[in-house]
Amino acid sequence: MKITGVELRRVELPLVSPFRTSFAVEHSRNALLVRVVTPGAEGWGECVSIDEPVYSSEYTDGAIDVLRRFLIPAVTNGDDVTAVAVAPRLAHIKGHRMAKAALEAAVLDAELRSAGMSLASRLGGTATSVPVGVSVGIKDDIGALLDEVSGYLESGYGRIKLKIQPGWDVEPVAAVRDRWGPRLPLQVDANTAYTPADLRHLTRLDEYDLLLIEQPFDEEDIASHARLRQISTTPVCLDESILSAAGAADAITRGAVDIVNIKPGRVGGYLEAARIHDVCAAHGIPVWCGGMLETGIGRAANLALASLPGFTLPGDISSSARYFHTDITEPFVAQDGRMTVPTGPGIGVTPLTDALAALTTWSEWITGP
Ligand code: OSB
Ligand code: MG
Repeated sequence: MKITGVELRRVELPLVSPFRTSFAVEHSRNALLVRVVTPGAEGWGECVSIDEPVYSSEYTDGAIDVLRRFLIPAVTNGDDVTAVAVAPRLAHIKGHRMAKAALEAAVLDAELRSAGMSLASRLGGTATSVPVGVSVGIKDDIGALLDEVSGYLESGYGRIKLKIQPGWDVEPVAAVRDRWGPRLPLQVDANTAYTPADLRHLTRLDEYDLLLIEQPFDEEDIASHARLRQISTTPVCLDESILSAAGAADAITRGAVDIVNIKPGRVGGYLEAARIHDVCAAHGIPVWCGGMLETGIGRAANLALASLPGFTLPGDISSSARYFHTDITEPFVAQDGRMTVPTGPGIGVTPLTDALAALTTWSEWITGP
């Protein structure tokens, strides 16, 4: 397959309510879309970087720069490209996994649309629908938190994830348990907000029977996650620390992880994400699909990934309406805590022309030499 050109496009989707984590407050999602044009089909990918390098070292202006100057030229130099060849062609560029993932996703989508095959089948997916949950940001007070959680439970989500940080951890967890009881599937995500000095404090969460605690310590601090596993009964899940299948194998071997959150952007693409799934399955480690407030483009592809058999825990894949007033694709809707996996060719959805035009803030068309 030859690539005629690649379009980078920024879209701004205001969030229905601000999303606060231990690292930022987001008011709108400034998503970066990659559209790969080939003679046979077009393909779409979404770069999950955010505006500032506060979740990981990547940020969207940086992703645009590395795509334009280094990544896109490596796939539009006139040679034939296949999706499996994208990562090897980009391997001499260090890091920038989110930018690489978006480009690979767009090439993969174009390839699959040409072949008439769905991304779910390509990756080895088996489920036709997957369990989904909702990620709840940090609130100003417990009352506001309980109101928001109550709304999500009425919408039928089967699992609640609370964002935590020092000063907002045991209290919100206790309040949610108090209100909805011990059977509500509940987990927490610290986005690296704790230090090794907090190890003992974090064991206070054990009495609340959480599904997992996600990434309490720094991305590079594998040792503290291993230590927490020794002193706590709450399963330890890694998000930020896992950047590749080799890294996942290493964390498992070092006894640092019970469960892995797989985000295709964080690990350089859907093909590497599927390899992490395989490594975890081989070690009996359950996985689930993380989210980065994706538009319908990223969400469609995440659903395909989450249809693989090792994704046994609910994903951070919520209805379009949980995030945005208007999505750029037909809205995704969770029903009874599940979402349907798209079956059409490629990711199975395309942006709606009018919504895309209305939400676009910038675009650039890049062709080969
Ligand atoms: O750590 O899982 C995270 C959003 C942005 C950056 C990091 C994370 C998140 C979420 C949102 O938790 C999950 C979603 O997309 O619903
Ligand atoms: Mg996380």
